[in-house]
Amino acid sequence: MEPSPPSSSFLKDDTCLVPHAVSRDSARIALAWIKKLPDHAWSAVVQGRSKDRSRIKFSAQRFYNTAPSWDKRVPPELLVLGEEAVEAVRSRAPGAPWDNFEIDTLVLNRYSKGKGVAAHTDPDTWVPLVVGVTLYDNPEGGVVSAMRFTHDRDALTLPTPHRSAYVFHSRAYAEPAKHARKPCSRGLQGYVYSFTFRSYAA
Ligand SMILES: O=C(O)CCC(=O)C(=O)O
Repeated sequence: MEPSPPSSSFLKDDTCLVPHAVSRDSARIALAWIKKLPDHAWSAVVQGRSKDRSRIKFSAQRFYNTAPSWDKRVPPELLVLGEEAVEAVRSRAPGAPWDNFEIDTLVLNRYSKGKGVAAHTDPDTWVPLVVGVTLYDNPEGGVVSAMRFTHDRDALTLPTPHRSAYVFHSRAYAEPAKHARKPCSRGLQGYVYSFTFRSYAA
């Protein structure tokens, strides 16, 4: 019988980072769209991370907590960003379940200096594939935030520069794998925004 591959290969196989995955124009349009949001759009979390005003979700499905003001559909201006990223990353992650992936959910996070998201696993009611675009208020500021992936004792850090897209899928998505946004550098000016595009499965 073939020995199973070491778990250290899982993360390398099932994650990927593509620099410049979205165009300057799409990035500019998405950032301008976000800037027009009223501040209460960020603060309307009913439970959970309500204090840091860091998250908005666009989905017809419940993804962890919810808020009455959150839209059930992904706004077209931001869907374009997701579709462009999918186009750029698809051939770089051939083993991902693309056939089942049609963006219907966007989780948008914003991080200020020192902020991130602790290691966790996402719900198994979504297709086990996430495409994440990272944009910066100040791309020239010399600060690059990063995602951290773990699987048992294996770990991988992917720096996510402005306009990059990351993918994690399959074994990098499901338990016992976890992902986290590393706390952003204290030198960060403005926000780092993460747009994670997803597809509901169940
Ligand atoms: O910052 C990111 O790209 C990841 C966000 C995340 O893990 C989440 O919202 O569940």
